[in-house]
Amino acid sequence: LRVTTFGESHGPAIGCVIDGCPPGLALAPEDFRADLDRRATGKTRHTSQRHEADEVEILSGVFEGRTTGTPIGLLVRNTDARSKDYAGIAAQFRPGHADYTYLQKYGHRDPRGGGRSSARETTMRVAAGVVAKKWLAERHGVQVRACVSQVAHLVPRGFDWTAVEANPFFWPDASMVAELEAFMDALRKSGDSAGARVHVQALGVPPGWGEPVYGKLDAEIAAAMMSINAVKGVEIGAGFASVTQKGSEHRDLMSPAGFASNHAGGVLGGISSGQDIEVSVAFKPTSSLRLPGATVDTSGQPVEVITTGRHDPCVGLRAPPICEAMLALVLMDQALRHRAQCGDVDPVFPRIPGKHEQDV
Ligand code: EPS
Repeated sequence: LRVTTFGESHGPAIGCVIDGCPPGLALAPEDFRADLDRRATGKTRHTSQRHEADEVEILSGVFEGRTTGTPIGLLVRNTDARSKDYAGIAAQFRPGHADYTYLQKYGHRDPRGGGRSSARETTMRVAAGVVAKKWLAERHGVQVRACVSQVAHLVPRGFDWTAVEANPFFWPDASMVAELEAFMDALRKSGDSAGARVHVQALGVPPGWGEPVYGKLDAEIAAAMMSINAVKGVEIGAGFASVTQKGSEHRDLMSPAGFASNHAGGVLGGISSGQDIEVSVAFKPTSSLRLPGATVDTSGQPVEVITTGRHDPCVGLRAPPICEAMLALVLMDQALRHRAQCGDVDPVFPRIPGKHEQDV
């Protein structure tokens, strides 16, 4: 499976091509609505107030409501870009923003919004992820879900997946929603931004997906998450906590009744174990701030920059659907590759049940 996106935040449209999806999957424009709305700006006061329609047009790869096996082309037209917001900083670099490195690399500057480095690009990742989620659910019964598991210093005191979709923060502890609202209101008023952690998991992945050395499942997942704008860290299972665990604590004991824990995060030796895949992703605080900061302009002179316009005080709050999409795309790719190499063979060795988070 190959996916690429195209388009800039302030160009006429953004889009993606999904190549390698098997034929026969039912797919309609309405399928994209729910996930695109979950990711979109302008739904609450806690995100950017840009209001995009995010209507998906299916340009190719679908005939009479089913995928044909040829490349699927999806298009979303930009309807609410305001390029004049950027006139004041067209010749300035935002500290912590990719506009400096893009100019160093390509030697030209496109002052229209964040261009390719804008979170707008993630719209098409989510759209592509819808196809992967649908295929994984129908073909393999795999479900992918995510929540925000930290905002700045705030961590959930309780954990309930049913709370996640019932508040604007994808937050698993309903009792903390008022606290988060107060935190975000104060943050927005201050002109500053905050980082966040997203927890994403896949349920029902069979053992055997992935590769043992190059293209390890966990390496593919980490690369996919790291390719999302603003991501600065990825953990699989116990992640960096493994550093202080003893081997006797970290290993997931096995018995005929199943695994006793899931510190591996569902991946052993680059191959899925049949446990839930558990991934944690760190999003940096966004760099487009109303607070003045020292920088240079494109002629190298020192200046002070202030970014006005419609920005996210915490872009991680919109990231759960993006992380779900990237995990689903990696898993669909791995499932197809596994089938190509090993076929749909039954396991040669008895499978033991995974220790799933809902059992803990
Ligand atoms: C973004 C800046 C804002 C956000 C945008 C992400 O857009 P603009 O370029 O118009 O100032 O609204 O997010 C989206 C439009 C979106 O759909 O996610 C940025 O700097 O990353």
